[in-house]
Amino acid sequence: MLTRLKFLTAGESHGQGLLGILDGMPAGLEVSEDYIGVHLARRQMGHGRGGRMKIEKDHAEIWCGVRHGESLGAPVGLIVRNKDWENWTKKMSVSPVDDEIRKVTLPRPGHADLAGVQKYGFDDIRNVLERSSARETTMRVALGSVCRKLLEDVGIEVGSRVVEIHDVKDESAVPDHLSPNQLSETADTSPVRCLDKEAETKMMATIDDAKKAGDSVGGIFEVIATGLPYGLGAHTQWDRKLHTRISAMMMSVNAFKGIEIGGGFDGAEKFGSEVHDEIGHDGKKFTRYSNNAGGIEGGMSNAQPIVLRMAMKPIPTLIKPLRSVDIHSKEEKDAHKERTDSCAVPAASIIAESMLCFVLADAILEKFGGDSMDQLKAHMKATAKY
Ligand code: EPS
Repeated sequence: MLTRLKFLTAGESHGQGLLGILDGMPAGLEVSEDYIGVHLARRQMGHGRGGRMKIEKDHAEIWCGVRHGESLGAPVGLIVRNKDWENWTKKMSVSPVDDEIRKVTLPRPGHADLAGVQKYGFDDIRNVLERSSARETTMRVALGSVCRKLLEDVGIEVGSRVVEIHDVKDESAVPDHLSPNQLSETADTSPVRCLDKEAETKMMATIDDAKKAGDSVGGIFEVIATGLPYGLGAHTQWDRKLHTRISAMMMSVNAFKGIEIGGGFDGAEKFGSEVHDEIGHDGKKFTRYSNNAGGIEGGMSNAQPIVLRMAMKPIPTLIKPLRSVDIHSKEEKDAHKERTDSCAVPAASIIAESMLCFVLADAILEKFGGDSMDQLKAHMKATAKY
C-alpha cells in the first residue's frame, strides 16, 4: 500500500527487543531519538494499561541511516530494547535451553492463538502470541514518527483524540481553533485522551469496573490531519486511491475492527444534499461549507482536513477467561490468562496517528518527489495547490 516508502518491523513481545527499518526517506530530514521518544511516551500512556507499561520506558535508538542529526537518504534503522527481556531470558532464549519451559496450550478467543498454532503446527501457543502481541506497535510508532517529522516540515499535522470507551461517548466537537497538534496536546493531558471532562470520569470508571470484573473494553478514536494539498492519491486505479491506502494501513493494526472516513456510516441514512460538501470561493482559493467527506473525494485529498474514526475491539486476554479447549488434551478449560491491559484505546489512538503518518508521507513523496528535503520542499512550493 506504500509506493515510495517501505517499512518492516521484527521482534517478539518478551524477546530482546524490536527492530525496524524505514526505507525511502529523503536525505536532510532532521530526526532525533528525543523526537521519536515523545511519541513513544504518548503510546505508553492511558488509563487501563497493565503491569508491563510500568516495566518498559520505550526508547528507540537510531542505529543507522542518520548522520549528525540528519537522514542520509539511506534506510533508517531503529532498535527498541525490551526492559522485560531480563525476566524472559530462558523462556525466550534464541538458543535451546535445558530447563523445562511450560507450554501455553489454552488458546484465547479473539487472539491469534488458535489459528496460529493450527497454521504452523506449533505445540506451544507462545510461538504465536509473542509476535501477535501489540508490543510490535511500539516500532510502528517509532518509524511512523520519522514520517511525522517529514510531514511537520512541509506543514502537515496529525493529531487524535478518543471519542468512546465501551458505551461512554464524548460527544463534544473538536474546537475549530485547535490544530491537530494542539488537539493532541489537550488530549494527552487526559488519562483517556478525551476532551470532555465528564466523559473522562465516566470512561475511567468504566475501565475500572471492567478491570475489577476481570474483563476488558474497547472504543473509538478520531484522527485528524491538516495542511494537505490537493491531489494526494489518485482516482485512476483502485490501489492509488488515498482512502484505500489509509484503510489498509489502519486495518493492519491489532484489534482495529472498523474505519469511518468523514461522515462514515451516518451518511448512509442521509440524503445526498445533506452529505456532500458545497463548494465556495473566497477570492483566493476554493472553500467548503462542510467537511463530511473527511478530506478525501474520488480517492484524492481535497485540501480539507482528513478526518477518520477507528473502532478497536476489547483486548482478548481476560483475567476472567472465556471457555477454551486444550490444544493437546482437547479438554474444555478456561483460556490462557496472563498479565494484561484492561483498555488500550488511548494507546491505539497514537498508533493510528502513526499509521496515517506513513500513508501521508508516502503520498507526499509520490506526488512531489525529491531525493532531499530541500528538493521536496522546492517541488511542493512550485506545484502544490491548497
Ligand atoms: C499484550 C499484552 C501485554 C501488553 C502488551 C500487549 O503485555 P504483557 O504480556 O507483557 O503484559 O502490555 O503491550 C505492550 C507490551 C506494549 O508495549 O504496548 C498483548 O498480548 O498483545
